[in-house]
Parts: sequence; C-alpha cells; structure tokens
Amino acid sequence: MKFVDVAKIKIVSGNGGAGAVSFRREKYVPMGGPDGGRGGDGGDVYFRAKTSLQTLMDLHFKRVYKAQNGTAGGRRNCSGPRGSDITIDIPCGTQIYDDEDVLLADLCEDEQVFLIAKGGRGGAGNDAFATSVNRAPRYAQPGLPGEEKFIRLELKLLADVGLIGLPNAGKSTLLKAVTNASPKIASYPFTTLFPNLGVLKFIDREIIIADIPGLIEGASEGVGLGHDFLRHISRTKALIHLVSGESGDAQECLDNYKVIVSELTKSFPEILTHPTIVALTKADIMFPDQNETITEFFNSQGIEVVSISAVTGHQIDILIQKLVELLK
Ligand SMILES: Nc1nc2c(ncn2[C@@H]2O[C@H](COP(=O)(O)OP(=O)(O)OP(=O)(O)O)[C@@H](O)[C@H]2O)c(=O)[nH]1
Ligand SMILES: [Mg+2]
Repeated sequence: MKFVDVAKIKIVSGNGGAGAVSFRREKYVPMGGPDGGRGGDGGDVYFRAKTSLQTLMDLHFKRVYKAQNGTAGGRRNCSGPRGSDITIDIPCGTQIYDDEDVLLADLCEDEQVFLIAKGGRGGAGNDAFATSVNRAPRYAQPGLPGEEKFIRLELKLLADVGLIGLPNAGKSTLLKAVTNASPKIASYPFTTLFPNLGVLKFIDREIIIADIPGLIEGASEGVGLGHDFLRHISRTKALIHLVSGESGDAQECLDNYKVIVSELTKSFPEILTHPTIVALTKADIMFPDQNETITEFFNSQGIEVVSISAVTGHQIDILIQKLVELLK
C-alpha cells in the first residue's frame, strides 16, 4: 500500500437558508403583518489535528467534504436551523495550502482547529423588512452561498531526529533499539516503505525519531522509492546518518556515505545544514581492526563517526549522549 502524505480535496461550506416571506393569518386579525423567519446559516468546515493519525490515507479515499446547508426560515418568525459543521481530522504536522499554493495553516498541536470555510449567512425573513411605509414587504433575503475551496494537504511528520542512509543500513533496527517503535526489519533493501516514528525517552526528555525509507543513488530522479520522504525530515533538528560497516571495507563505506550526501545535495540540500551524527553500524559483525580502520579513514576525511551495534547495544549509550548534546 502506498503511503499517502499529500492529498488534494475539495471542501464546501453550507449555503445559508433563505429568509421566508409569510404573513400572519389568525382568526380575528384581518391584516396580519409579515412573519417570515430567517434562514439558518450554512455549516462551517474545520480541520483538526490529531496525534493519533499518522497518514493522510483517509483523505485519499474521500475527496469532497461538504457541510450541511442552512434551512429556510418558516412562518410565525421561525428561524431555519443552522446547517451542521463538519470537521476533517488530519495528522499533526499537516500543512494546508490553497490552490495557489499559499500556506494557510500548519497544524502542529494535538486538537488544534482551523476554520477553513465559513458557511453562508442565512437570509433575513420579510419580517425584518417591514417599515412604517411598507408594512407588508413581499420579499426576503436569499441565503448566501457557502465557500468552495480546493485544498492541498502536505504531511511533514514532526520529529526531532531523522535517520538517513542506504537501504539495509540498519535504520529501523536502531529505531527499534532506542525507541518504543516496532518497525519492520529485514535483510533485504526497501523494507521500510513509509516513515516510522518512535519516542526515545532520555531522563526527563522525549525525543521523537523518524525512520524513513532508504535512499539510493538516483533517488533524486525517482530511483528506488525516490526522495519524496525527505520532506518528513525537513523539520527535524538533527540527523543520524547510518553507514553499514558490513563490508569491512573503508573505501566502500565512504562511497556509500557519499551517495547519500550527493542525493541530498541534489534533492533537499537544506537538510545537509542539519547537525548530523555519522554512525557506523553493525559493529558486531566487523573485526575490531576493520572497525578501527574505517573509523580512522572517515576521520582522515574530516568526518567524525561513532561505531555502534543496534543488535548488541555496543556504544548505543554514546550515540544517545551525542544526540542529546546536539539537540541542546
Ligand atoms: N549484525 C547486525 N545486523 C544488523 C544491525 N543493524 C541492522 N542489522 C540487520 O541489517 C538488516 C537491515 O536492517 P534494517 O534495520 O531493516 O535496515 P534499514 O536501514 O531500515 O533498511 P530499509 O528499511 O530497507 O531502508 C537486517 O537484517 C538487520 O537485522 C546490527 O547492528 N548488527
Ligand atoms: Mg527500514
């Protein structure tokens, strides 16, 4: 199933109900005055952010959202009932754009509500138009139409830290080791098809970590799963770039590291400005001297690395320590 993080929908607020034209008809009152009531206002359309939601999937299935129309006014000055509002629930971190790509709102807090389209006002009944000159007006106001808008929603998950790296680098394994998340892990590339969020608890802090699908060479041109998922880490404060040490070959590790840097340069260069920790993963299956050689090779290129194993927990505490320092 495709992970949906962009959705286009149409929203329509309710039309106002028409005001009524009516005259009092009562026994013994020969010339009853006007008594047409007001039409009810149309319903409004709201967006509401929910931490419990993680995708825009639901909005992909239903494309049009319409609030109820107001009801026309009635006799005896009866106002028509207001149309019911509708509220569209979206994940926290969803940005709302209009059809000209203007950002209207960015809902980040749980239960945050945004009025996107106001219902049309109900029309006044003929009673409202009676004057000393015209005591029996035969007209009333129509209700105003609701608003119709085409909206584009874009989800950018709210995470403090993003995990990047080639497929199979061990991103999901690390997320699982340090957070409450239980992502799918497997020994083949592209196991992760959509982002996973996990919460790392460190003393009194909660750090949200996003594990995104692996990037490969050409991702910026759509190879593999493409680079679209990078939008989710565009708002992180720090990154962990995972490089697998599985091959035991220093040059290969550095080349793998550079593939990611080069793809980021092509697609989301601003992400490279985020403070980044480079982690050499799978230390448990490297020989100690390989581990040392690779680390020194990276250092000689001016890249500091911390070698870890998410399986045995080797140096995971050091990685977390560095991360906390970086986020300060
Ligand atoms: N020995 C060892 N294996 C590891 C370690 N970390 C990950 N692996 C293995 O490497 C493989 C890939 O791990 P994943 O965590 O799925 O890798 P990923 O980076 O999330 O991969 P994609 O989702 O495809 O991008 C799995 O078979 C893991 O068990 C580690 O520290 N030590
Ligand atoms: Mg994964």
